[in-house]
Amino acid sequence: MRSWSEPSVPTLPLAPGELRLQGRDSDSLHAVGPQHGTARLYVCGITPYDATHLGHAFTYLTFDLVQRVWRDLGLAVEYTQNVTDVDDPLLERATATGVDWRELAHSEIDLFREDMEALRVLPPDHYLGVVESLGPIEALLTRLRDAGLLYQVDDDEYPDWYFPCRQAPGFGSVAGLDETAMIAEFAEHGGDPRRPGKRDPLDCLVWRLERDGEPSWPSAFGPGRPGWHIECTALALDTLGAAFDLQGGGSDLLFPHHEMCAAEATAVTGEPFAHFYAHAAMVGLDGEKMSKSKGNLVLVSQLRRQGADPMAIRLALLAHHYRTEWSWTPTDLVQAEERLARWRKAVTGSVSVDAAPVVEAVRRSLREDLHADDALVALDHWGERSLVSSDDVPGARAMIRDAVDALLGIALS
Ligand code: 5CA
Ligand code: ZN
Repeated sequence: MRSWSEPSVPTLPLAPGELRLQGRDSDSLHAVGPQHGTARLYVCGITPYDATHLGHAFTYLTFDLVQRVWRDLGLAVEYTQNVTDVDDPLLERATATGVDWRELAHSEIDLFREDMEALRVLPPDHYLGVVESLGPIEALLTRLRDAGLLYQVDDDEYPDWYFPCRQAPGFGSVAGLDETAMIAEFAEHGGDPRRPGKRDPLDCLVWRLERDGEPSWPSAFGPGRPGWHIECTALALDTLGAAFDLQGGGSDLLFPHHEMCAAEATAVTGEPFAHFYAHAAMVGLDGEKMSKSKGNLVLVSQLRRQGADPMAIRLALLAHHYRTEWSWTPTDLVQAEERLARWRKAVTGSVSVDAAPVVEAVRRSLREDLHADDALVALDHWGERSLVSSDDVPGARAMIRDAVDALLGIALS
């Protein structure tokens, strides 16, 4: 599938270091990514039926920052993102609105690309939909079946295929939830713990046999379509290989999605799926998680149509730390617009204070658990001091402009 065009990223003078992110299990930070060479990243993409809301944008900006930090450390990045272009919620929305599911997906994916481009989000190297990836998905299912790790549910009408997740080494270690929490999360996030005929409530659907009125494709498992988790497992393994550096998404994907992906992959490769998992906190509106199913959305395209500068939208999102839940209010955008105007004034003025310590502070903030919020404050201080400075440090304004562009993705000119 076509990705979107890449924004220019200035190269800054190299400053050694590493990216460290906070793990789920402790307060300590873990180095994420290789020391040399290519960092491999997979981020779970949209289900294209109502994109792109500010929650989506927050998640993709989080992993955009990760890539900018890696690049700034001198690493290359190989990045895969999927599109869940066939799944229950998409089909339900298509039926409810009388639109063909393919058309719905295409138009939402186009809008998503436009939004990502406007927000200057780095595009994936591999942007892959499910429909175009049935080959690798079937190949992975075949490997699982050959290893004795698939079964058909005991159901006369629809004996769909399931993956016995507990047979995977390390199952449960990604999310670290207890049994009750796993069942609850599974039920809430697309699972079917109570379906009769399963061997274990947590086993996950990997191939759903054809139903009347639903799209389906021929396969060695009968005509049907893939379950949700197997898509990301297959696409990540196929494009990045096992034990890649970072699996990302929003925190709603921790369980079951990322747990099941890890289980499916480890079961066939014997290796970890990803070395590290990071999750962006949920963005809410009026105290509730922003979600397509609840309909409480603010769309990036809506704000753009109303005349918001995409750089202000980007700054509004960057003002929040990726692990802290927050709710969008119109004030977020107003404050970001003011901040953007102040920064633009400071980089086009005729005076400025030294930029080197600020660039160092921005780098430090981002490298230590992606604190874009702190990076913005450091830049605010530079701007304030520059606006009242009486002399000009040569090159300082250009240095700030490049650093803000390279590290935060904000174009000031
Ligand atoms: N297609 C699947 C992933 S394989 C999916 O979850 N699609 S989605 O369209 O529902 O979400 C796309 C991405 O945005 C996911 O990474 C999800 O975790 C993230 N996301 C969804 N809602 C929010 C929200 N309110 N705040 C932050 N991130 C969100
Ligand atoms: Zn996914």
